[in-house]
Amino acid sequence: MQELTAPNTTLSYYDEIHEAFLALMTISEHPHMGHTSLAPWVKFLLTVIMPSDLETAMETMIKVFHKYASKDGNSGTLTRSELKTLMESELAGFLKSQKDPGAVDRIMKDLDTNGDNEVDFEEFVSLVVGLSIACEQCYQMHMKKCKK
Ligand SMILES: [Ca+2]
Ligand SMILES: [Ca+2]
Repeated sequence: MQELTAPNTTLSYYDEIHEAFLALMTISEHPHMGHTSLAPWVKFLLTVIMPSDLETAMETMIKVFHKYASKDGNSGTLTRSELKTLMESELAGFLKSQKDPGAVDRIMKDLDTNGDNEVDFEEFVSLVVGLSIACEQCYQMHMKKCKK
């Protein structure tokens, strides 16, 4: 059977999945168990153990949001200071490019569409989407330059 390499992940459920996988491998060594009947299970486990790039990106977005949102005990929303810390740590380049010293306040106001002075995950996602669109446009321009 093909050797499986564990991805470098900090997922909390990883150990559990890994154990289940090892158990499955032990069963598969049983003379009465054919590898074919296990194929769907192995496939399922592999999708859980090895998420796609996009799934990883989504998970990272969720993790980053909660990492900074939970600093005040309420992990559901980012306060102004939590948003500031998030941007200073995770979007330092972008923040530096903003000459306006009140950039965080301006961004906070833009993001807070329901006006509760906090940024929830849905509001946060619009920041990531907006920046991703801008980055993709830069990427396209860069690709056009490369082709010339
Ligand atoms: Ca919070
Ligand atoms: Ca809000």
